[in-house]
Amino acid sequence: MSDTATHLGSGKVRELYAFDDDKLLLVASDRISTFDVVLPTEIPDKGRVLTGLSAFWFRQTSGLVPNHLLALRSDGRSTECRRLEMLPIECVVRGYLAGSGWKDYVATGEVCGHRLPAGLVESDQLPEPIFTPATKAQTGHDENIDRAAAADLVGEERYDEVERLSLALYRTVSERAAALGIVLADTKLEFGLDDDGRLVLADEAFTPDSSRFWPADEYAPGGPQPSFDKQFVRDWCLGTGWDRTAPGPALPPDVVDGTRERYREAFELLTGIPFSRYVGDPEIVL
Ligand code: PZK
Repeated sequence: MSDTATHLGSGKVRELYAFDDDKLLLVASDRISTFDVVLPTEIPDKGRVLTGLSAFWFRQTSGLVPNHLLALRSDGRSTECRRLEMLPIECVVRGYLAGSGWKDYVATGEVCGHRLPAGLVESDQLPEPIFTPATKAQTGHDENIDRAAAADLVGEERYDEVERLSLALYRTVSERAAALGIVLADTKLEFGLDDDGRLVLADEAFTPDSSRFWPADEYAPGGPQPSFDKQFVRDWCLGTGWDRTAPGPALPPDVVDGTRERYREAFELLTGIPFSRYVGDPEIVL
């Protein structure tokens, strides 16, 4: 079927194809980005790790909300998905204060209209998880928006529904991650509507590319936290004196191998499944 597929678009590290009118093929490459720049060196297995994790979480959360996953292909990096009408907002849930949430808090004391306690420090846990939607920027960075701006884009009722579902999904996955020694600091979810107007979870879910995973044993609020998966890469790239503009530096073999191992470790820790078994039979995560 992929020989008749039409290329619909490219993400930084993924490709999207259409086939069969109502089906899409989402393919995760082994490309890696850091500081928003795709590096010239690939991380073997990264695409399979992200695809397997996402499929695992779709299955684990299928009782909370239907999702777009139809089939996982034997290459372990391609998923067949239902074609949906995507909502024009990114559904972000934050349990901790990082990234643009931290920046907004420092500037205004609020994130997306949520007034937060005074005196929080970077990476602090929030009193409770908050829903912080963002616009989907075609180029550049997504912009955080408040409830009113998001409801203008999707409607009040739909807003309430995606807020409730996003929080329920975050709670479910963050509790499981916490029990495994991993902090799920925040996550970005995307929803679409099926032909009957029902909400469906789409895109990728609870992968290291769509979420911040922090090792719990190194968690120390008061500054940025090391990333579970990309810290080696970030540290090595900055150590070269790189100015964070494209093109990024090529990675040496030890950084590639260490990063590859971190991705495989994240897969095994979160799913409890040996990565080698996934490679032999991807459907094992379903
Ligand atoms: C959809 N993207 C993001 C862009 C990628 C991914 N089930 C769906 N139905 C319709 N559209 C999409 C999806 C999903 N998922 C996802 N854009 C549209 C995107 C570029 C490359 F891999």
